[in-house]
Amino acid sequence: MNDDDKSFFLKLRQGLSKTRKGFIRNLDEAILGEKVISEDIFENLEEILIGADLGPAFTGDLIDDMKYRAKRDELENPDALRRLLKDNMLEILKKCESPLRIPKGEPYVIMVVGVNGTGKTTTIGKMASRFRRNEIPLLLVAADTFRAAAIEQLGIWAERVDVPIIKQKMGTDPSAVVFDAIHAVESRKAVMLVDTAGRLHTQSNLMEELKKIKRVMDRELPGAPHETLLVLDATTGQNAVLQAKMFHQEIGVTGLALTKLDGTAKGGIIIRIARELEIPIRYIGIGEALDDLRRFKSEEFVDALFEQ
Ligand SMILES: Nc1nc2c(ncn2[C@@H]2O[C@H](COP(=O)(O)OP(=O)(O)OP(=O)(O)O)[C@@H](O)[C@H]2O)c(=O)[nH]1
Ligand SMILES: [Mg+2]
Repeated sequence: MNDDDKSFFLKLRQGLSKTRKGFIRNLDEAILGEKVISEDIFENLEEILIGADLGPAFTGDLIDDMKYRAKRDELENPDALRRLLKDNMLEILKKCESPLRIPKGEPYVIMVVGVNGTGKTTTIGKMASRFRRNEIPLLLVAADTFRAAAIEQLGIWAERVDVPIIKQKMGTDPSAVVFDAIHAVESRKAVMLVDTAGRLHTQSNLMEELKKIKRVMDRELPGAPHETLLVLDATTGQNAVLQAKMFHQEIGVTGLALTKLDGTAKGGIIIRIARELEIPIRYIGIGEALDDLRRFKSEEFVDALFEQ
């Protein structure tokens, strides 16, 4: 591990401490002192895992696997259950580990969506900073025209990271902003990070607007958006799963960013998201600062969660 990796790992571990306390500790207490694997242990485990937002699908599979192995004497003691849990989590998360691959020298449009307050604009700022460090040409696009503050907020990130931004007045049709951006000189070989609204007058308005933006993108630049990145707030637990299902059904989501994993007790939701959605998790967010966004790495995540 280099210094960056190490400091991120420590921060992630720290950020996940409430999740760890909420469920790994309960789990250890349920297992501790038990010499044999009994039906009671399974019942306790089931309750703990469901309570930690890991979801019924994952929990059911895991308990079945545990029972099967216990019957075949493959689990020598209750401690082996802990290892099995870790392995199962890793297996699920690994399937969702698939970083964005951005081609060089051609336009690449990333449309960032999500309900209000999940961290879309902040995630764009952090992604811009990452891409900038890797010398990827960039263009920020302020397609959240619903609030003036949203345009300003993205403008601040553009200044901070020192990248160009395409914006228009509040209330402009966001599709028109996107049209301009695609035809801007800067966009020719750039990654375009498109910020969208999280709230309109109604949810169906929002979905219709996002669909229209997508249509305009594809018409002006066939194949765009190349990535529809849904930003989910981990602190909202099961709501995040519902949001993901809805966005995916309505507009099609190709990647996820899970934010605010710092300090939440609901970090276990990542398992449910991975198990029930099977959409690549591109990034995780563990704070408000520029460096607090990281490519999702399943092993790092599970190690940070289990390490005391
Ligand atoms: N602790 C923590 N806070 C975060 C993280 N990501 C974003 N935030 C904070 O969450 C709040 C909302 O973030 P925004 O980026 O404005 O969210 P948004 O989705 O663009 O919101 P709308 O534009 O209103 O839809 C801000 O205070 C951010 O600093 C994170 O990973 N950890
Ligand atoms: Mg925003």
